[in-house]
Amino acid sequence: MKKKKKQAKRVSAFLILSTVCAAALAGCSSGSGSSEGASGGSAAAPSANASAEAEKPLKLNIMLPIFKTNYPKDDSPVAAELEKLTNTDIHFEWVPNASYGDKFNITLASGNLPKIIYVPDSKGPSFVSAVKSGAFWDLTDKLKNYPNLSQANEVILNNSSINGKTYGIYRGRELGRNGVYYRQDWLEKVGLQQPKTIDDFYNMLKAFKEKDPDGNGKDDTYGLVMVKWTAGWGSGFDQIKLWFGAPNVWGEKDGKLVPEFEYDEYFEALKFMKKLYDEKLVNQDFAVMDSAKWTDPLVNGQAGAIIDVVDGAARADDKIHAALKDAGKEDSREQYVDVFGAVAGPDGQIHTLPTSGFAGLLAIPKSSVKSEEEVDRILKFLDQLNEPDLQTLTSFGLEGKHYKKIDDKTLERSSDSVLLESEVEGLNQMVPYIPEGKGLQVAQTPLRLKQTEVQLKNRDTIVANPAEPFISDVYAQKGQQLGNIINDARIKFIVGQIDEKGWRDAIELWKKSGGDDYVKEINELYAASKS
Ligand SMILES: [Ca+2]
Repeated sequence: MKKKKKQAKRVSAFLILSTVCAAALAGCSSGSGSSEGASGGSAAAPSANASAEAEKPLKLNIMLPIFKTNYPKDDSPVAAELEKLTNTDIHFEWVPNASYGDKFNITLASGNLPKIIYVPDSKGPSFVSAVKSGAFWDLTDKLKNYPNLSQANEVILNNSSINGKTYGIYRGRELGRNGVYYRQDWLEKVGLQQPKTIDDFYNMLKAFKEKDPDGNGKDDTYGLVMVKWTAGWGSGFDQIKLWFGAPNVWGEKDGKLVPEFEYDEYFEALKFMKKLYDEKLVNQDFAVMDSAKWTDPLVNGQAGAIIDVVDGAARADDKIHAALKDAGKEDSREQYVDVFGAVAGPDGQIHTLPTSGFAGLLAIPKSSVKSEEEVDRILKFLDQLNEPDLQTLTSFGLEGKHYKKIDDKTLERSSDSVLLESEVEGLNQMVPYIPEGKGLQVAQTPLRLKQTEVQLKNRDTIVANPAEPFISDVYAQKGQQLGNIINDARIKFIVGQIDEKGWRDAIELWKKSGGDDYVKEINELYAASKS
């Protein structure tokens, strides 16, 4: 009974769509049409047969992660609207996010794959070996045919590739997400302006320690909170080294890729860290501090700055307001925290650490999608999901039912979380956000608006890692060990357990322990990607 009803609904959706499509065929394949370029809808083009073909709903099954215990059913009104707008018939295979990695590997091994599968780790061994055995469509030369996908960001495309080739549509995330947030109330108290240079930044930290920014008459504050470093992730230091002009993991010298720590600028950044440590401007337990407690000193009024992600600013600000309220203290300011992207280095330029710019891929298996024509239909679908109306639909559902529109840019969500979970939340897991987020948004505070501004500005000054696409066998075997050598040495240098010679010795040890082979392999992959 239920099934019949659903089919009937599909038929009427099909009829409505046909009428609209008769008027403007290309428009049907690219949504609202706001970004239809010259290349748009080329594959949906003219001949009579092709248009008859294009009118049949595309049958799709999609495997995606879900973060809540509830999820949108295939026949939810939002899914139905999505099918209507995209001329599809979709079955969602929801997998709890915590077990997604396992389920992905099992599904890959089973050979029984959906038509679109979310790939959580684009460099993971199971996906890489499946790609090498030809299990997924190579999309490298196809994206140019679609109005939105053709605007994919070059840096993110490269980052999400396997040795330079695209085997899945990346799910875009903010590239310019990294930055610094700090206690604005403290900065005002010590009479300084937002830092513009590394020297300004140092002076801010020094004033946060020495000038009693909390005004209690005691020497009980410091500047910067840093947390435990792990191999390959130096927390705030990864941003600081770029401020000084060091490359992002790998730099290019005379056409060859060179590890970052071979650069003088990297060593200058290390010396800066040592200075912060020696002058007690950074927490002395940074090498072991748990990242779960990162913002505690900022919220508790012990420290004044954190180098992390830009959007941490509003979260820290929220916590400060909440802490004041809990303590029954006066909450006299709208905003306690402010934010910036990066400070200018010795060369007068700003260099910002990017994120990878994506969260997993949407890949198309060859075993379930047999023809180029079907790949094209699926890419058209993934392209259309980036249209503003579909971004809004997949994130927030239907106007009047799941949200109320406030103005051209903002909306207010329904407070019925059960309704949202069972009909909306999770659907945007399949949206690539290429070239970017364009739908309606929930109303923002001034600090959150500023975060968005800083992130956008950051995109202009990011320094990409040129070796990001490469899958290195040496790294797979020895990466952890190699990373530990450098990580241990830089911590020892900062806290004064080794001197510059000790640091240089560690680099030599890195080279002999497989580093030389790693550099050679990366350069072979780099040369091959250029040819
Ligand atoms: Ca004080």
